Amino acid sequence: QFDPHQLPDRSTMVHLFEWKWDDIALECENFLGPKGFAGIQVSPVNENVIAPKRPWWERYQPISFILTTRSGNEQQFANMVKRCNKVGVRTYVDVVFNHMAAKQGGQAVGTGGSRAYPENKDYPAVPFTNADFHPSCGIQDYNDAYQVRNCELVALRDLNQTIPHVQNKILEFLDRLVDLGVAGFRVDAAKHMWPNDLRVIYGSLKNLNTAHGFPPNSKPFIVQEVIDLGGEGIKRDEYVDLGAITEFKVSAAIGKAFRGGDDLKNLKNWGEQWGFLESSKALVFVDNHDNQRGHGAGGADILTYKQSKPYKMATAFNLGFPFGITRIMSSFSFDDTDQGPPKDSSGNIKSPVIQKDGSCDAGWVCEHRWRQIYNMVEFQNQVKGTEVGNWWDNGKNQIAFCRGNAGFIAFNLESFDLNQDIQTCLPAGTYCDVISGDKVGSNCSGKKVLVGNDGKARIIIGPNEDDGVLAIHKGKKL
Ligand code: QV4
Ligand code: CA
Repeated sequence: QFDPHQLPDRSTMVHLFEWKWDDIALECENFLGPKGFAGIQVSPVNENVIAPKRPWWERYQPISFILTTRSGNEQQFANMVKRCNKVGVRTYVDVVFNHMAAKQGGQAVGTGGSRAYPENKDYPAVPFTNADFHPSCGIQDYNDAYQVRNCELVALRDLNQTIPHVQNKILEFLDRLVDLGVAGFRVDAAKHMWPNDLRVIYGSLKNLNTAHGFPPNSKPFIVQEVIDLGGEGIKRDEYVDLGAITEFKVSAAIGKAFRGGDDLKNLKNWGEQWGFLESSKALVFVDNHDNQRGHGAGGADILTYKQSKPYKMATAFNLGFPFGITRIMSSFSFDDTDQGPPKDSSGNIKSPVIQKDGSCDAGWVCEHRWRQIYNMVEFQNQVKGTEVGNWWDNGKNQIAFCRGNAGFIAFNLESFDLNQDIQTCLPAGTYCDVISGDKVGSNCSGKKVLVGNDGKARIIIGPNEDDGVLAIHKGKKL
């Protein structure tokens, strides 16, 4: 349950929010595999309600467990998982089974063509009927654990996971995904379900499919969406023995620090001492699909692609410091917080357009294709298994540290230059800074960093440079 089953030399997953399966398959082959990404989190795969104007959040309102959504159908999904596994990229599915679709003002129609009657809690394509749900009530008080778990989250019809029929339908759905070769799940709204019910469900899951390269007796990886910033009735600790947890404290704290609300020197003991979960149980990210648009948790501290410079710095820290199971967000651009992904006049999701320079267009942001981000994915793979060494700071907002003898990274969030001789821990030689540029043949299109025999190098980052980070590692020596 805790092992994400990534290849030994890989480390991070990317959430390809609202991408279509055919596009993801290509992205695995053309980009994610070659660049060393460990996995993808995909949007919900099962049939959801068609909501007016096609907001992104319609996918969190299930109509059935038929695998047809705007991202594609079952055969396309199966093909995607297979092709991604082939290039070493694992699939984690966002699964929604706390609830079914809310009232829509009449009959609800799903993306697979199924009808449902949420007024009557009737979802014939599963089937679920009134008896499978909790009696209706609203969640008003997050200090009341009973309410949070047995009442309706924003009017979404609340399934009773204690009922064997409900457990069986959920299990059939999850096991089918396991058969198709997925490596695990992000369990939506886990805190709105009883830990004991989840224990039964997780405990009955099939082992991962060995035909997709998983060792025998592998359990699906589970990361549970439990938002616990402290001060609520339900604690993440109630779920830690069941699977990993989305550590929203990291998202809030990293955003605050790189927005200048906390001195970077304080990041020296980043980890449990900050009140985070232990590293092997924490899924860590700068932003997620909710808090990048003001839903969920974290509020104004959260950094997103819209604040690109501090966002890239925060991402570089998240990938550069050894803490947690990391996830990168890959977004579509939005102004309105309800807005769904780019679509054509019939409501079909548009494919991202990849430009000559490798970046995305047609409304897709593709943070994972930003050089400063994908090169940090490689950095993280290169330094995997090493510890932080030789921490340096200027007493405020300039910091640097080594990762064993494999990599070195520096940050400048001051309004003045960083210009210092710093211990890099790397063997003598010239290295290419993978943030300002990249190694091209035997040359470097960005800053060159000369490491002397004593392991020291002159590190320069000006306050007005495009990026406030510099990163070098053993894989990009000149
Ligand atoms: C509206 C009103 C309600 C009212 C109801 C009456 O807001 O107050 O009771 O009508 O009919 C959408 C709309 C929402 C609407 C609801 C029902 O945004 O306004 O209610 O549908 O029609 C996503 C979105 C929600 C969206 C939901 C379902 O964030 O806005 O609701 O999908 O489409 C807590 C939870 C945590 C949750 C987080 C957002 O503890 O679990 O809030 N995060 C996950 C997902 C998230 C998703 C859900 C849970 C629900 O990450 O994306 O919500 O599956 O912190
Ligand atoms: Ca519930």
